Amino acid sequence: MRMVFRWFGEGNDTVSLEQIRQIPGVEGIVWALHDCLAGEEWPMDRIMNVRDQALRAGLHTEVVESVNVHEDIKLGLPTRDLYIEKYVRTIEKLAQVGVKVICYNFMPVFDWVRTDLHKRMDDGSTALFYEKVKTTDTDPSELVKSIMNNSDLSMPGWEPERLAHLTALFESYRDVTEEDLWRNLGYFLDAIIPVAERCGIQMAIHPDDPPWPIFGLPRIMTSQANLRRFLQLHDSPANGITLCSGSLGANPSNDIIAMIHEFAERIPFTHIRNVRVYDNGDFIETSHRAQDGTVDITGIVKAYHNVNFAGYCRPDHGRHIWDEECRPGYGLYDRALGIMYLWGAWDTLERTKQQSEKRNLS
Ligand code: CS2
Ligand code: MN
Repeated sequence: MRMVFRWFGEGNDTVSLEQIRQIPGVEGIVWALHDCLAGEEWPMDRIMNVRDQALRAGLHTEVVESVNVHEDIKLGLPTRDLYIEKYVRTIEKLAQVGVKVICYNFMPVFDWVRTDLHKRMDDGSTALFYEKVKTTDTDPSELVKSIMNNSDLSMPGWEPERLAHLTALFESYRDVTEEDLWRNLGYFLDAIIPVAERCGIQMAIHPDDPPWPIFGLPRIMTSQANLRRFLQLHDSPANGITLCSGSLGANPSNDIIAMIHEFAERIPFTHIRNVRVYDNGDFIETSHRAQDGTVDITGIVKAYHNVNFAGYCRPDHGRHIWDEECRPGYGLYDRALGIMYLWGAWDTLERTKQQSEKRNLS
Protein backbone atom coordinates (compact mmCIF):
# COMPACT_ATOMS: atom_id res chain seq x y z
CA MET A 1 0.00 0.00 0.00
CA ARG A 2 1.50 3.31 -1.07
CA MET A 3 0.28 6.25 0.98
CA VAL A 4 -0.46 9.58 -0.70
CA PHE A 5 -2.09 12.81 0.41
CA ARG A 6 -4.31 15.21 -1.49
CA TRP A 7 -2.83 18.65 -2.12
CA PHE A 8 -4.73 21.45 -3.84
CA GLY A 9 -1.72 23.50 -4.90
CA GLU A 10 0.21 26.58 -3.90
CA GLY A 11 -2.09 29.32 -2.62
CA ASN A 12 -5.06 26.97 -2.83
CA ASP A 13 -4.35 24.81 0.21
CA THR A 14 -3.67 25.59 3.86
CA VAL A 15 -1.44 22.54 4.09
CA SER A 16 2.14 22.77 2.82
CA LEU A 17 4.20 20.17 1.00
CA GLU A 18 6.70 20.29 3.87
CA GLN A 19 3.95 19.35 6.32
CA ILE A 20 2.77 16.52 4.10
CA ARG A 21 6.32 15.21 3.90
CA GLN A 22 6.38 14.85 7.69
CA ILE A 23 3.38 12.54 7.90
CA PRO A 24 4.86 9.07 8.38
CA GLY A 25 4.84 6.91 5.28
CA VAL A 26 3.47 9.49 2.84
CA GLU A 27 5.30 9.24 -0.48
CA GLY A 28 3.41 11.49 -2.82
CA ILE A 29 0.69 14.03 -3.43
CA VAL A 30 -2.64 13.58 -5.12
CA TRP A 31 -2.97 16.67 -7.25
CA ALA A 32 -4.70 18.49 -10.09
CA LEU A 33 -4.66 21.83 -11.84
CA HIS A 34 -7.76 22.90 -10.00
CA ASP A 35 -8.31 26.07 -11.95
CA CYS A 36 -8.48 24.24 -15.27
CA LEU A 37 -12.17 23.86 -15.96
CA ALA A 38 -13.66 20.56 -17.08
CA GLY A 39 -12.93 20.17 -20.79
CA GLU A 40 -9.76 22.28 -20.80
CA GLU A 41 -6.49 20.76 -21.90
CA TRP A 42 -3.89 21.05 -19.14
CA PRO A 43 -0.83 23.15 -20.08
CA MET A 44 2.44 21.21 -19.96
CA ASP A 45 4.44 23.96 -18.23
CA ARG A 46 1.98 24.05 -15.35
CA ILE A 47 1.97 20.26 -15.06
CA MET A 48 5.77 20.26 -14.85
CA ASN A 49 5.66 23.05 -12.35
CA VAL A 50 3.65 20.97 -9.85
CA ARG A 51 5.83 17.93 -10.52
CA ASP A 52 9.00 19.95 -9.81
CA GLN A 53 7.59 21.56 -6.69
CA ALA A 54 6.62 18.17 -5.29
CA LEU A 55 9.95 16.61 -6.17
CA ARG A 56 11.78 19.40 -4.36
CA ALA A 57 9.76 18.51 -1.26
CA GLY A 58 10.61 14.82 -1.69
CA LEU A 59 7.16 13.79 -2.90
CA HIS A 60 6.03 12.11 -6.10
CA THR A 61 3.12 13.13 -8.34
CA GLU A 62 2.02 9.74 -9.63
CA VAL A 63 -1.66 10.19 -8.76
CA VAL A 64 -3.90 12.85 -10.25
CA GLU A 65 -7.37 13.64 -8.91
CA SER A 66 -9.28 14.75 -10.87
CA VAL A 67 -9.18 15.37 -14.55
CA ASN A 68 -12.80 16.46 -14.72
CA VAL A 69 -15.10 15.26 -17.47
CA HIS A 70 -16.98 17.93 -19.41
CA GLU A 71 -20.78 17.80 -19.05
CA ASP A 72 -21.17 17.44 -22.84
CA ILE A 73 -19.45 14.06 -22.58
CA LYS A 74 -21.80 12.94 -19.80
CA LEU A 75 -24.75 14.27 -21.78
CA GLY A 76 -23.58 12.61 -24.99
CA LEU A 77 -23.76 15.82 -27.04
CA PRO A 78 -22.10 16.07 -30.48
CA THR A 79 -19.51 18.46 -29.04
CA ARG A 80 -18.23 15.66 -26.80
CA ASP A 81 -15.62 14.54 -29.34
CA LEU A 82 -13.84 17.83 -29.06
CA TYR A 83 -13.68 17.55 -25.26
CA ILE A 84 -12.62 13.92 -25.45
CA GLU A 85 -9.73 14.94 -27.72
CA LYS A 86 -8.58 17.45 -25.12
CA TYR A 87 -8.97 14.84 -22.38
CA VAL A 88 -6.81 12.45 -24.37
CA ARG A 89 -4.10 15.07 -24.78
CA THR A 90 -4.12 15.72 -21.04
CA ILE A 91 -3.71 11.99 -20.37
CA GLU A 92 -0.75 11.88 -22.75
CA LYS A 93 0.92 14.86 -21.11
CA LEU A 94 0.42 13.45 -17.62
CA ALA A 95 2.01 10.19 -18.74
CA GLN A 96 5.05 12.14 -19.88
CA VAL A 97 5.73 13.36 -16.33
CA GLY A 98 5.29 9.90 -14.82
CA VAL A 99 1.66 9.95 -13.70
CA LYS A 100 0.38 6.40 -13.13
CA VAL A 101 -3.22 6.84 -12.01
CA ILE A 102 -5.89 9.35 -12.99
CA CYS A 103 -8.96 9.53 -10.80
CA TYR A 104 -12.13 11.09 -12.25
CA ASN A 105 -15.86 10.84 -11.78
CA PHE A 106 -18.95 10.69 -13.94
CA MET A 107 -21.50 12.45 -11.75
CA PRO A 108 -23.90 14.79 -13.57
CA VAL A 109 -23.61 18.49 -12.57
CA PHE A 110 -22.27 18.07 -9.04
CA ASP A 111 -19.28 16.28 -7.65
CA TRP A 112 -19.76 15.24 -4.01
CA VAL A 113 -22.66 16.86 -2.17
CA ARG A 114 -23.14 17.76 1.47
CA THR A 115 -25.71 20.03 3.07
CA ASP A 116 -23.50 21.41 5.86
CA LEU A 117 -19.73 21.77 5.67
CA HIS A 118 -19.26 22.56 9.35
CA LYS A 119 -21.67 20.47 11.37
CA ARG A 120 -20.69 20.66 15.03
CA MET A 121 -20.09 17.34 16.78
CA ASP A 122 -20.31 16.60 20.51
CA ASP A 123 -16.56 16.93 21.00
CA GLY A 124 -16.50 20.44 19.50
CA SER A 125 -15.00 19.43 16.15
CA THR A 126 -16.90 20.06 12.94
CA ALA A 127 -17.37 17.84 9.91
CA LEU A 128 -19.14 17.49 6.58
CA PHE A 129 -22.77 16.49 6.99
CA TYR A 130 -25.47 15.30 4.61
CA GLU A 131 -29.14 15.77 5.38
CA LYS A 132 -31.08 13.65 2.95
CA VAL A 133 -34.28 15.66 2.89
CA LYS A 134 -32.39 18.72 1.67
CA THR A 135 -31.45 17.01 -1.58
CA THR A 136 -35.00 15.97 -2.30
CA ASP A 137 -37.06 18.93 -1.12
CA THR A 138 -34.77 21.91 -1.68
CA ASP A 139 -34.06 23.95 -4.78
CA PRO A 140 -30.45 23.01 -5.63
CA SER A 141 -29.47 26.63 -6.32
CA GLU A 142 -30.64 27.62 -2.85
CA LEU A 143 -28.73 24.81 -1.24
CA VAL A 144 -25.57 25.68 -3.14
CA LYS A 145 -25.89 29.35 -2.18
CA SER A 146 -26.37 28.55 1.49
CA ILE A 147 -23.37 26.24 1.50
CA MET A 148 -21.08 28.57 -0.39
CA ASN A 149 -21.91 31.42 2.00
CA ASN A 150 -19.97 29.50 4.59
CA SER A 151 -16.93 29.03 2.46
CA ASP A 152 -14.69 31.39 0.59
CA LEU A 153 -12.92 28.59 -1.26
CA SER A 154 -13.90 27.10 -4.54
CA MET A 155 -14.22 23.37 -4.06
CA PRO A 156 -14.00 20.54 -6.58
CA GLY A 157 -17.32 20.22 -8.32
CA TRP A 158 -18.55 23.51 -6.89
CA GLU A 159 -16.64 25.93 -9.06
CA PRO A 160 -18.48 29.27 -9.36
CA GLU A 161 -18.17 29.13 -13.18
CA ARG A 162 -20.13 25.90 -13.21
CA LEU A 163 -22.67 26.91 -10.62
CA ALA A 164 -23.54 30.09 -12.51
CA HIS A 165 -25.16 27.85 -15.13
CA LEU A 166 -26.94 25.56 -12.73
CA THR A 167 -30.45 26.06 -14.08
CA ALA A 168 -29.37 25.47 -17.68
CA LEU A 169 -27.41 22.39 -16.63
CA PHE A 170 -30.40 20.91 -14.86
CA GLU A 171 -32.50 21.62 -17.92
CA SER A 172 -30.07 19.74 -20.18
CA TYR A 173 -30.26 16.66 -17.96
CA ARG A 174 -34.06 16.65 -17.85
CA ASP A 175 -34.50 13.69 -20.20
CA VAL A 176 -31.22 11.90 -19.48
CA THR A 177 -31.82 8.49 -17.97
CA GLU A 178 -29.41 6.16 -16.17
CA GLU A 179 -29.17 4.07 -19.33
CA ASP A 180 -28.19 7.17 -21.32
CA LEU A 181 -25.48 7.85 -18.78
CA TRP A 182 -24.19 4.27 -19.11
CA ARG A 183 -24.10 4.64 -22.88
CA ASN A 184 -22.25 7.95 -22.69
CA LEU A 185 -19.79 6.55 -20.18
CA GLY A 186 -19.15 3.58 -22.49
CA TYR A 187 -18.46 5.93 -25.39
CA PHE A 188 -16.00 7.92 -23.27
CA LEU A 189 -14.20 4.78 -22.06
CA ASP A 190 -13.87 3.38 -25.59
CA ALA A 191 -12.10 6.60 -26.54
CA ILE A 192 -9.79 7.07 -23.57
CA ILE A 193 -8.91 3.59 -22.30
CA PRO A 194 -6.83 2.60 -25.37
CA VAL A 195 -4.87 5.83 -24.88
CA ALA A 196 -4.35 5.07 -21.20
CA GLU A 197 -3.19 1.54 -22.09
CA ARG A 198 -0.67 2.91 -24.54
CA CYS A 199 0.58 5.48 -22.00
CA GLY A 200 0.86 3.11 -19.04
CA ILE A 201 -1.81 4.96 -17.07
CA GLN A 202 -4.65 3.46 -15.08
CA MET A 203 -7.88 5.41 -15.18
CA ALA A 204 -9.79 5.06 -11.91
CA ILE A 205 -13.38 6.21 -11.66
CA HIS A 206 -14.53 7.57 -8.30
CA PRO A 207 -17.92 6.36 -7.01
CA ASP A 208 -20.77 8.81 -6.77
CA ASP A 209 -20.98 10.62 -3.48
CA PRO A 210 -23.54 10.09 -2.08
CA PRO A 211 -24.19 6.89 -4.03
CA TRP A 212 -27.77 7.61 -5.11
CA PRO A 213 -29.55 10.06 -7.44
CA ILE A 214 -29.82 13.60 -6.05
CA PHE A 215 -32.10 16.45 -7.10
CA GLY A 216 -33.54 14.09 -9.72
CA LEU A 217 -30.17 13.72 -11.49
CA PRO A 218 -29.16 10.17 -12.41
CA ARG A 219 -26.14 8.58 -10.71
CA ILE A 220 -24.74 5.19 -11.66
CA MET A 221 -21.46 4.57 -9.81
CA THR A 222 -23.30 3.53 -6.72
CA SER A 223 -23.12 -0.17 -5.92
CA GLN A 224 -21.20 -3.42 -6.35
CA ALA A 225 -23.43 -4.53 -9.23
CA ASN A 226 -22.94 -1.22 -11.03
CA LEU A 227 -19.18 -1.19 -10.48
CA ARG A 228 -19.12 -4.70 -11.98
CA ARG A 229 -21.07 -3.45 -14.97
CA PHE A 230 -18.66 -0.52 -15.26
CA LEU A 231 -15.60 -2.79 -15.39
CA GLN A 232 -17.23 -4.90 -18.08
CA LEU A 233 -18.17 -1.85 -20.12
CA HIS A 234 -14.58 -1.66 -21.24
CA ASP A 235 -12.71 -4.68 -20.00
CA SER A 236 -9.10 -3.61 -19.60
CA PRO A 237 -6.63 -3.34 -16.71
CA ALA A 238 -6.40 0.36 -17.57
CA ASN A 239 -10.08 0.77 -16.74
CA GLY A 240 -10.20 0.78 -12.95
CA ILE A 241 -11.89 2.10 -9.85
CA THR A 242 -10.94 4.52 -7.08
CA LEU A 243 -12.63 2.56 -4.33
CA CYS A 244 -13.83 5.20 -1.88
CA SER A 245 -15.13 3.66 1.33
CA GLY A 246 -16.67 6.90 2.55
CA SER A 247 -18.69 7.51 -0.61
CA LEU A 248 -19.92 3.95 -1.00
CA GLY A 249 -20.29 3.56 2.77
CA ALA A 250 -23.02 6.21 2.91
CA ASN A 251 -25.29 3.42 1.74
CA PRO A 252 -25.07 0.72 4.45
CA SER A 253 -26.14 -1.99 2.02
CA ASN A 254 -22.86 -1.55 0.13
CA ASP A 255 -20.47 -4.31 1.21
CA ILE A 256 -17.10 -2.67 0.66
CA ILE A 257 -15.11 -5.67 1.83
CA ALA A 258 -16.85 -7.83 -0.78
CA MET A 259 -16.03 -5.19 -3.41
CA ILE A 260 -12.34 -5.24 -2.48
CA HIS A 261 -12.25 -8.99 -2.91
CA GLU A 262 -14.16 -8.96 -6.17
CA PHE A 263 -12.44 -6.00 -7.83
CA ALA A 264 -8.93 -6.19 -6.32
CA GLU A 265 -7.14 -6.36 -9.68
CA ARG A 266 -8.89 -3.26 -10.88
CA ILE A 267 -8.39 -0.98 -7.87
CA PRO A 268 -5.25 1.08 -8.47
CA PHE A 269 -6.27 3.70 -5.90
CA THR A 270 -8.31 3.70 -2.71
CA HIS A 271 -9.77 6.39 -0.49
CA ILE A 272 -10.31 5.15 3.04
CA ARG A 273 -12.54 7.07 5.40
CA ASN A 274 -15.47 6.57 7.71
CA VAL A 275 -18.99 7.99 7.93
CA ARG A 276 -21.76 7.56 10.47
CA VAL A 277 -25.05 6.80 8.79
CA TYR A 278 -28.29 7.51 10.64
CA ASP A 279 -31.58 5.60 10.32
CA ASN A 280 -33.17 8.38 8.26
CA GLY A 281 -30.37 8.27 5.67
CA ASP A 282 -28.48 11.33 6.90
CA PHE A 283 -24.78 10.87 7.44
CA ILE A 284 -21.79 12.67 8.98
CA GLU A 285 -18.12 12.20 8.27
CA THR A 286 -16.29 10.97 11.34
CA SER A 287 -12.74 10.15 12.33
CA HIS A 288 -11.25 7.16 10.53
CA ARG A 289 -11.58 4.98 13.64
CA ALA A 290 -13.94 2.05 13.03
CA GLN A 291 -15.94 2.57 16.23
CA ASP A 292 -16.64 6.21 15.37
CA GLY A 293 -18.70 5.47 12.28
CA THR A 294 -20.60 2.76 10.49
CA VAL A 295 -17.91 1.74 8.00
CA ASP A 296 -15.73 -1.20 9.07
CA ILE A 297 -12.38 0.51 8.51
CA THR A 298 -10.24 -2.19 10.15
CA GLY A 299 -12.09 -4.85 8.15
CA ILE A 300 -11.40 -2.86 4.99
CA VAL A 301 -7.68 -2.56 5.75
CA LYS A 302 -7.61 -6.29 6.45
CA ALA A 303 -9.29 -7.01 3.11
CA TYR A 304 -6.70 -4.90 1.29
CA HIS A 305 -3.97 -6.72 3.15
CA ASN A 306 -5.48 -10.09 2.21
CA VAL A 307 -5.42 -9.23 -1.49
CA ASN A 308 -1.83 -7.90 -1.19
CA PHE A 309 -2.95 -4.44 -2.21
CA ALA A 310 0.00 -2.59 -3.72
CA GLY A 311 -1.91 0.42 -5.08
CA TYR A 312 -2.13 3.99 -3.84
CA CYS A 313 -4.13 4.88 -0.75
CA ARG A 314 -5.18 8.19 0.72
CA PRO A 315 -7.22 9.15 3.71
CA ASP A 316 -10.21 10.95 2.30
CA HIS A 317 -11.88 13.76 4.16
CA GLY A 318 -11.16 14.59 7.75
CA ARG A 319 -12.98 16.49 10.45
CA HIS A 320 -11.91 20.01 11.38
CA ILE A 321 -10.18 19.68 14.73
CA TRP A 322 -7.88 21.65 17.05
CA ASP A 323 -9.25 24.92 15.65
CA GLU A 324 -7.72 24.29 12.26
CA GLU A 325 -8.84 26.62 9.50
CA CYS A 326 -8.74 24.74 6.23
CA ARG A 327 -10.59 23.67 3.13
CA PRO A 328 -13.73 21.84 4.23
CA GLY A 329 -12.77 18.19 4.74
CA TYR A 330 -9.14 18.79 3.85
CA GLY A 331 -7.29 19.86 6.97
CA LEU A 332 -3.94 18.48 7.98
CA TYR A 333 -4.63 17.16 11.47
CA ASP A 334 -7.50 14.74 11.12
CA ARG A 335 -6.29 13.31 7.84
CA ALA A 336 -2.84 12.76 9.35
CA LEU A 337 -4.46 11.00 12.31
CA GLY A 338 -6.38 8.92 9.79
CA ILE A 339 -3.17 7.86 8.12
CA MET A 340 -1.65 6.76 11.39
CA TYR A 341 -4.75 4.68 12.13
CA LEU A 342 -4.53 3.03 8.71
CA TRP A 343 -0.82 2.34 9.16
CA GLY A 344 -1.45 0.95 12.64
CA ALA A 345 -3.88 -1.58 11.26
CA TRP A 346 -1.80 -2.36 8.17
CA ASP A 347 1.55 -2.71 9.95
CA THR A 348 0.08 -5.04 12.55
CA LEU A 349 -1.20 -7.32 9.80
CA GLU A 350 2.06 -7.09 7.91
CA ARG A 351 4.22 -7.90 10.94
CA THR A 352 2.00 -10.78 11.95
CA LYS A 353 2.24 -12.19 8.45
CA GLN A 354 6.05 -11.85 8.38
CA GLN A 355 6.37 -13.53 11.78
CA SER A 356 4.23 -16.45 10.77
CA GLU A 357 6.16 -16.85 7.51
CA LYS A 358 9.38 -16.91 9.52
CA ARG A 359 7.95 -19.52 11.88
CA ASN A 360 6.85 -21.66 8.96
CA LEU A 361 10.34 -21.53 7.49
CA SER A 362 12.10 -22.57 10.68
C1 CS2 B 1 -13.38 13.75 -3.43
C2 CS2 B 1 -14.08 13.96 -4.75
O1 CS2 B 1 -13.17 15.71 -2.26
C3 CS2 B 1 -13.86 14.73 -2.46
O2 CS2 B 1 -14.93 14.52 -1.97
O3 CS2 B 1 -13.55 12.46 -2.95
O4 CS2 B 1 -14.21 15.30 -5.00
C4 CS2 B 1 -13.27 13.30 -5.78
O5 CS2 B 1 -12.03 13.95 -5.86
C5 CS2 B 1 -13.86 13.35 -7.13
O6 CS2 B 1 -15.18 12.93 -7.13
C6 CS2 B 1 -13.07 12.48 -8.08
O7 CS2 B 1 -13.29 12.89 -9.35
MN1 MN C 1 -13.29 9.79 -2.11
